[in-house]
Amino acid sequence: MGVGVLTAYADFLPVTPDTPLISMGEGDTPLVRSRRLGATIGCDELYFKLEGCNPTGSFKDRGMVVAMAKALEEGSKAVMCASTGNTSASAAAYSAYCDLPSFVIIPKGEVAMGKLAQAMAYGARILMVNGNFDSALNLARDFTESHPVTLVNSLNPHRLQGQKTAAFEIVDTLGGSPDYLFIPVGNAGNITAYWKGFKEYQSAGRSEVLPAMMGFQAEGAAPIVRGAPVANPQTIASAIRIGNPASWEGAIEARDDSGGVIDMVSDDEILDAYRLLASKEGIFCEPASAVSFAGLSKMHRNGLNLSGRRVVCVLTGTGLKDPDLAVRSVSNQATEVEPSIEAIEALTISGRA
Ligand code: AN7
Repeated sequence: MGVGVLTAYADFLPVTPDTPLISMGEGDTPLVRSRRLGATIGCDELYFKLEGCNPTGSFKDRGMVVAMAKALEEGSKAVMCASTGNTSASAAAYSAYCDLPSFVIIPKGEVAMGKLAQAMAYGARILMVNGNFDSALNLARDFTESHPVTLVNSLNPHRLQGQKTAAFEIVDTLGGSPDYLFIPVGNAGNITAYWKGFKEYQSAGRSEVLPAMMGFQAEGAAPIVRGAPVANPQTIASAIRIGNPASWEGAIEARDDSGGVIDMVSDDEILDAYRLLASKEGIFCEPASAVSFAGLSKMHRNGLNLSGRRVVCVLTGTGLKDPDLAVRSVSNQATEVEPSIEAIEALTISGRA
C-alpha cells in the first residue's frame, strides 16, 4: 500500500468528493512478531504494532491527515492544538505539507526534545504555557471556539476517525482480531479510536470476534483508574502526563464493552519495559509506548494466562523522540578506546570491559 489512510480506507472515513486525498505516507505500519519477549511471559503469539514508523514517528499522523484534509475541505485558514509533543509534531508537519499556519500550545519544559525539534523544524508557531497539558488543552479549545482557527486535538472527531485505521490494519494483517490489545492511555483518544475500528470492521464482516481492550496509564497520571481527575500528573512518560483525559468516557466504554481493563503501571515498570523492548527485540520506542508491554507484563505477573492467545501491543511512538531519556536510563555501555586493533581486541575478544 503506502498510499496513506485516506485512500486505503476511504470507505470507512468521512471522505466526500471534495475531500483532498492527501498523504505523507502515514499508516501501513509493521506488525512485528515477538521473537524473545513473548516466550518470557508464556505468550506464543505476541505482536508489536510499530506506530513509530509513521512519517513524524507516532500514531498521531493517522488522525492528523484526516483532520487536515477536512480542514482544507472546509476552507480553514489555520490550525491549533495543545500537546504533550507528538500531536504538535504531527500537526506542524501536516500543516507545512498543506501550507496552513499552525499554532501549538505546549506545557513549558515538559515536552521531549525530539518532539519540540520537530515542531520547530516544520515551522509551527510554538506557544509555551506555564501549566500542564490539561490547561493547555482548555486554552486551545476555548480559543478555537471563538476564533476562525481549526482545533486539531482529538476533540476534533476526524482525528479519531483516522486513528481507528490502525485497528483495521491489525485485522487485515492477522486475518482476524487479536484476543487482547494492549495500549497506553493518556488523553484516551487512541483506545477510543481502536475500539471504534474493531467494531466497525466486525460490522462490515471483516472479523468475527472483538479483542479485550487493555488500556494502561502511568501510576502518577492515572485519573481513569482512580476515578477522578489528577490535578498535577507526574510520570517519566511525558506523552501521557495527562490528568483529565478528553476521551475519558470512550475509554470506559471500550473497557466495559470489550471485557477489558484500564489499569496502571509504575515508572519503574515503564522503564523496564522500555529497556527490554530495545535490548531483547530491537524495538526502540518511547516510554509512553512501552506502557503497553509494561501492562502486559503486569497482567502476566498477576496470573493472566496467555497460552494460545493472540496479543498485540501498540507501540505508539519512536524512542528517538526522547533521546535524553535513553542516555540517562540505560547503563553506560560506551568505553573510550585507543585507535588500535590491539586495544579493540582487548575490549571485545579477550574479556569485555
Ligand atoms: C507516544 O501528543 O496527547 O490516549 O498531545 O504521544 O490517545 O492520548 C500524546 C499521547 C500514547 C496517548 N503514546 O494516546 C499529545 C498526546 C504516545 C503519545 C499517547 C500519546 P491518547
